Amino acid sequence: MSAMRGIKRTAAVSASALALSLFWQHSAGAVGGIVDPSFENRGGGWVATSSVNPKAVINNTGPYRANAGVYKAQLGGHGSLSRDEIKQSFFMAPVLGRPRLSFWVQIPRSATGWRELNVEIKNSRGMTYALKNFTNKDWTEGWRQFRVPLPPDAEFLSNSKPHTAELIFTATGNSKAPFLIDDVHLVAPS
Ligand SMILES: [Ca+2]
Repeated sequence: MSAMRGIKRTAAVSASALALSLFWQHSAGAVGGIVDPSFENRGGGWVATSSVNPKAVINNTGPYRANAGVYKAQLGGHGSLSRDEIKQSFFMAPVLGRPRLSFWVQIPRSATGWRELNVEIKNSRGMTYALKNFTNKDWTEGWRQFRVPLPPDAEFLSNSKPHTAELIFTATGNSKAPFLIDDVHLVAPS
């Protein structure tokens, strides 16, 4: 009997591993269904808001180039006090372990003004967690990739039911240089 139970348990684990594997394959390595992760569909799936120009938040215009493709999100950099934001509610499958948010950021140098970028995730119960924060001091010449583990909220960990989560990037400040974001994915635990 104990051997039978062992087999059943193994079978159950295999079935869930298979479902997980199929989901990963379906979404090209991602564990979350983020729509338009590289903004190449002009931000379909994302909600962009700006106190200056919401239509310019997801763009393919210069002088800044995308990390992949031609479109990227460009938050802030208006040279006057502003607040720009992109957010997306997406479907999140149960995963084994603690998934990470992977995204690329470029922070062009700015000699004047201040700016701040906050990256947050909200669970289906409305609880918001800070994932990463950038300021003027974090400027770089090019694009950099970050992989941030999701918070140890039960919804984001193994055995949780499928659910929605919301990802939020918010930039505030008066700097003339923006924050650039591209290639936003939820990836498997390391
Ligand atoms: Ca892109």
